[in-house]
Amino acid sequence: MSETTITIPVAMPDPAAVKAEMLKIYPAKTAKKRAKQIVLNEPDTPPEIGANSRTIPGIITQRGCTYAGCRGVVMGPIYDLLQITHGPVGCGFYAWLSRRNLVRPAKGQTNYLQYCMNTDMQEDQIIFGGEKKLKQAIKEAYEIFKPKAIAILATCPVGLIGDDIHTVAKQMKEELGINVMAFSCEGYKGVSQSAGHHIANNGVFKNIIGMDDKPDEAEFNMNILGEYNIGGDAWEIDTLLRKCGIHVTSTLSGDVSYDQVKKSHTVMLNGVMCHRSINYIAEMMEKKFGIPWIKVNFIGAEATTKTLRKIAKFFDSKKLTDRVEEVIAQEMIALRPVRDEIKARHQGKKAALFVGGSRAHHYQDLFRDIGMEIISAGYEFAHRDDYEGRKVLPTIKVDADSRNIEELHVEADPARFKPSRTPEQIEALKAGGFSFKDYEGMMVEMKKNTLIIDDITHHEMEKLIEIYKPDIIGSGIKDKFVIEKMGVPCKQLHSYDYSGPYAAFTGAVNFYQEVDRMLTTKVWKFITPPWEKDPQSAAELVHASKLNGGKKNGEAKSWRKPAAAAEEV
Ligand code: CFM
Repeated sequence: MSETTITIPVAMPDPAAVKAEMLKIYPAKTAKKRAKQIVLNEPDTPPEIGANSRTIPGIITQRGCTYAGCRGVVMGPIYDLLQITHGPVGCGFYAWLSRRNLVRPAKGQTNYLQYCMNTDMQEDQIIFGGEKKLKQAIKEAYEIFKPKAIAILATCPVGLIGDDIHTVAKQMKEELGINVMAFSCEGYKGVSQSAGHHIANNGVFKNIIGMDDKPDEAEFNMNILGEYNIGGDAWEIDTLLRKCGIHVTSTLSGDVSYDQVKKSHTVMLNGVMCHRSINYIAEMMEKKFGIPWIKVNFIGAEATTKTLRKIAKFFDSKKLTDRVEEVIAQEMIALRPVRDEIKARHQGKKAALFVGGSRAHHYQDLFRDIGMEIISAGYEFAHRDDYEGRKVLPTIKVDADSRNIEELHVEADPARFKPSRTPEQIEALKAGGFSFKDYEGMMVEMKKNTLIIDDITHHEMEKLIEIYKPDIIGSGIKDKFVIEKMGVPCKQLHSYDYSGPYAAFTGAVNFYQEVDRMLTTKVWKFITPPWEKDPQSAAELVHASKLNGGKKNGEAKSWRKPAAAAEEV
C-alpha cells in the first residue's frame, strides 16, 4: 500500500451526551439499570461500573450461557478428555468445534475434539429422568474409545428435572476404574458464561490438577493459564517462550492433554492471560501448592515485551534475562518496519472494542501499537475487577446469582506446598515494584471520559456507530454483520473468523496487516449507512421500531427507501 491517509482530528462527541442519547429510548427501569453499566472513564480513580448482572429480557445481548463457559471455553480444549454433554441434542451442537481452539496432538495421541458426544435427551427422559440414559452413554463411549477420563457436562433440563449426575459419575468411576467427573453447568446457573468458567475451574481443580506429581524437567518452568489457542495463539506464545528458554508445562486450556493438566501444579510460576476465566484456578493453586501467579499479556508488541521482562525478573537469572532481551531485539527487527509502515497510514484512527471478558482490554494494545485510539470499550460478561482492578474485589457485593456457584475451600497441602521462591525473595521482588496476583483492569489504561459500556446492546452499538463513527470495531459474530451493514469494518475478536494467530510478535504482525487490509479496502465505500441516505426517515424508523410506535407493520419507512440510494446500486 503506497497511499497515505491523513486523518484530521475531529472534536470527540461529549460522552455524557452520547450516554444520555443511548438511554433515552429505554423504559425508566431499564434506563436506570443500563445507566450503571455505561460509565465515563476516569483512569486515576476508576468509577464503579455495573457488571456481571442479569441482562434485561428484551435487550439483545452478546452473552453466552453457563454451559458454554464450562463446556465450550474451559473444558473444550482438553483434547483427550472424553466429554459427554447430558442434554438435548441441540445443546450438544455447541460442543462441536464452534470455537477455534485449535489442537495439534502428537502422533498416536488421542484427540476427541472432532467428536460431539451427547445423550440426546428426549421427552421420555425429561419426564422419567435421564440418569439411566446417561450411564448407558458413558458405557457406550467407554466401550468404543477406552478414554483415560470422562467428563459429564449438564445442560438446562438436567438441573430442572434433578438428574444426579455426580452420583452417576461416582458410580461409573468405580465401575470403569477411570476418572469420571461431572459438572453442574446448566445454562441458567449464572448470568452468563462467566459462571461456567468458575464451575469448570472448580471441577478441574478438584478432579484433575494434582494427580501427577512428577514435574517436567526444565530450569524455568511455568503454566500459561487462561489461554485457549484460538487461531493458534498458544502456539505462538509457546514458541516464543521456548526461544527464551522457558518451558510451558500446561496451557489451560489450549492444545492441552489430560496428562499435562494433571501435573500443572508442579511448575514454578503461573502466568494468567485471561484473568476472567481462570483467576479461580490461579488462586487455588497458590493456596494449595504455593505457586505464585502473575498477570501476563502476549497481545501486542509492547505488552509481549513487558510480559517477557516480567517473567525473566521473576526467575531472576542473568542468563534468562539476557536471552529474553536478545529474543525481543530479534523479534522487533522483523516487526518494526511492518508496524511503522502501517502506523503511518492509520495513526489517530478510532477503534471501539466490545469483546468477552478480557480481549476488549488486551486488544487495545495491538491497536495502540499502530497509533490508533480506543474511543470506547466494554466486556460482555466480565466482573468489576476486570474493569476497575482486583483491588475492588472486597467491595463487590455477592448477589444471589454469584452465590449459586460453589466457592471451594482450599488449604495448603502439607506435603506439596512448595513455593519456588522464598518469602524473602518475594518481598524483594515486591520492593522492586513487581506485582503478584494483581490485575489492574481495563480502566486505568483507557483515556479519561472514554465510554465504558458493559454488556452493550444492539441499540447502544448502533448509536455508538452513528455518533462516533469509529473506523473499526472489534466484536463478535453476533453483531459483526449488523456493524458491517452500517459500513464499519468489524474485526471478529473471538474466533478471528478464519484468521490469526494474533499473539506474541509474529501474531501482532498478522494483526497489523489484517487491520490495515480492513481499513484500506475500498469495499466500505459501497455501503452507505442509513442515516446518511435519509437521515430523517432513519431516525423515524429507529424510533418507531424501538418503541413499537403505533405504526402497523409495513407502514414504517424502509431503510432503503430513498430513490437516490436505490440508484447507487
Ligand atoms: Fe477469556 Fe477467552 Fe475472553 Fe472468555 Fe469467550 Fe474466547 Fe472471549 Mo469468545 S476465555 S473471557 S468466554 S479470553 S470464547 S478465548 S473470545 S468471549 S474475550
